[in-house]
Amino acid sequence: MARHLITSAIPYINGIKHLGNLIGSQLPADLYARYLRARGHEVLFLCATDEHGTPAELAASKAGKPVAEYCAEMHTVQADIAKGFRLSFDHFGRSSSPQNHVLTQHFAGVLYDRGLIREVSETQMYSPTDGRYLPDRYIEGTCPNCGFDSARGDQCDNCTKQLDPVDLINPHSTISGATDLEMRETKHLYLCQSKMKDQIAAWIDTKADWPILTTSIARKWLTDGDGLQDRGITRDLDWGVAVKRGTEDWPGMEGKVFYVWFDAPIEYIACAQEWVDAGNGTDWQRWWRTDSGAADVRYTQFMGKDNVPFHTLSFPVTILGSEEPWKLADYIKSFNYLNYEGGQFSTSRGRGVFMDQALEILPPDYWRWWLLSHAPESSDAEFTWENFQSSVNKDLADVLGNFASRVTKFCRSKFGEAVPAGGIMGAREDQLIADLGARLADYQSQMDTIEVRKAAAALRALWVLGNEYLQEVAPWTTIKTDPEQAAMQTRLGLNLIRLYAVLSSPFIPDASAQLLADLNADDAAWPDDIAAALNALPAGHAFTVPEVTFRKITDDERAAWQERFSGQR
Ligand code: B3M
Ligand code: ZN
Repeated sequence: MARHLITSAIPYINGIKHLGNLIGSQLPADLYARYLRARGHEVLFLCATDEHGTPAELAASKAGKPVAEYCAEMHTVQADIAKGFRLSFDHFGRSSSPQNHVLTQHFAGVLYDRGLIREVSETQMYSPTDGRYLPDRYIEGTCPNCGFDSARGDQCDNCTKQLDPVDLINPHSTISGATDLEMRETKHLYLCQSKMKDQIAAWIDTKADWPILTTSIARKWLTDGDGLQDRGITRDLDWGVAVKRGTEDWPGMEGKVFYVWFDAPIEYIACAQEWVDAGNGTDWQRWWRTDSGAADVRYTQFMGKDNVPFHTLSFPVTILGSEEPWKLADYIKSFNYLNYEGGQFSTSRGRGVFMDQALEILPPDYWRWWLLSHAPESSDAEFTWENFQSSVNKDLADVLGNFASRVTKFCRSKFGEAVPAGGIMGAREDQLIADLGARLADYQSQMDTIEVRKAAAALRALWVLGNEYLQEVAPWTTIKTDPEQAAMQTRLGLNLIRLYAVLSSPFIPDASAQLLADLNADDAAWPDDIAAALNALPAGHAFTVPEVTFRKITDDERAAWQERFSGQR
């Protein structure tokens, strides 16, 4: 048994996320957490809302609410939706928590003491029309790197380059649209990432087993141009973590807050403190402090590719630069983008399916299965309603659901609602057990290495083996000549349903739990011996025939949903 710390990138507080966001971090992180727990490991799975910065301020003012109130409300909304998708966080924290304020100020103080934060007097964009300095997202313009015309002040969404607002060509205020921006003198703090670039590069070089997507993005920012650049980590906003050195005021920094990307990853640590303070855990240090037992913890982070620079460069500068015994990521799993029907998901145009809408139309397992089995790992992936309909109908309804339904209904009609006795397994059953063993080994190895799509394919292959067996031995025919054999085949089929419920639980937790309940199975332990697992339900064990486990999506539904979510309204 090992200990696993798992974090998902923490979603911005502003608004409900779409399915592309879900498959980019939270859902695969949940898959991995559920799998490791099922294998008997100790897991701490953390996520939170990312509440600071301009996105929160802009959304709150649009909603006409004080930002603290807006964030508190949206946190509850996001937490409920996460529950709806069965995301099994041990704690769903808030980056605006007092714990994160204290910890962020602590890191700033320590980094300053180590010479890794410097004060810079700089000119900054001031908007006379808006009567304020304009930080990052309040400014948009053309990306100096790729020419994209709506690059934000902090990052270009097209080429992922991290930017400073002054880099933008033809900048304008996103509040008023004003272009009469002027430069004024003000003081800011910079994180001296350039001083750490060799140390960070050496750390990345030790990660040969990381996904290429992760290391290639990190290496690009380490080697492009002059290499890793220092980053401004303060902003002129009201909402955020006040700039302090530990508990002391920072002269000249009055009225400024830390940049959201400085405090957001620190929330991964603060979240564990929140988990303890909420009365759920007893000791956060053993997960996060290498001097308190966390050296034995394996820490895995999940995120979309646009978040990779912050997790491979900036946050490690904070951690390593502090020279304190904090845990660093052991593995960073990153994802490409999910597109929607030939374009992008668009929050502003209502294009694509958002998490709340998805749950209104179908149960979470349908979405979990499609998203995970089509995770954008090696390249961007695309959601189409046609593909969704056909995957759900084939994989879930025809393969898994149909197997469970055929076996249980056949048993009820010929033997009653209890596992039938009699018959002995022969060569065909030995073959099935060997095939299941080989597929299970493949499934586990894909899960261990977080190859999400391949794991889904391996699980589906396990389901298919049961169908092939059933089709071949055809107990509905056998029963006419050899009822004992038919009883054995049916008993095996019932036990296979239980085995599938156990193995499928990381992907489709509700259906798994329902099947186990219908089978009256108390034993949901991960199998280490297939033959033994296929004897878990003994002769005479009572069960109930499940209601339809997965229903098919009709062509009419598909067409209606396609229309509804097209963003044309
Ligand atoms: N909130 C960006 C995002 O939601 C950002 C992630 C922070 S992880 C520390 O994609
Ligand atoms: Zn760009």
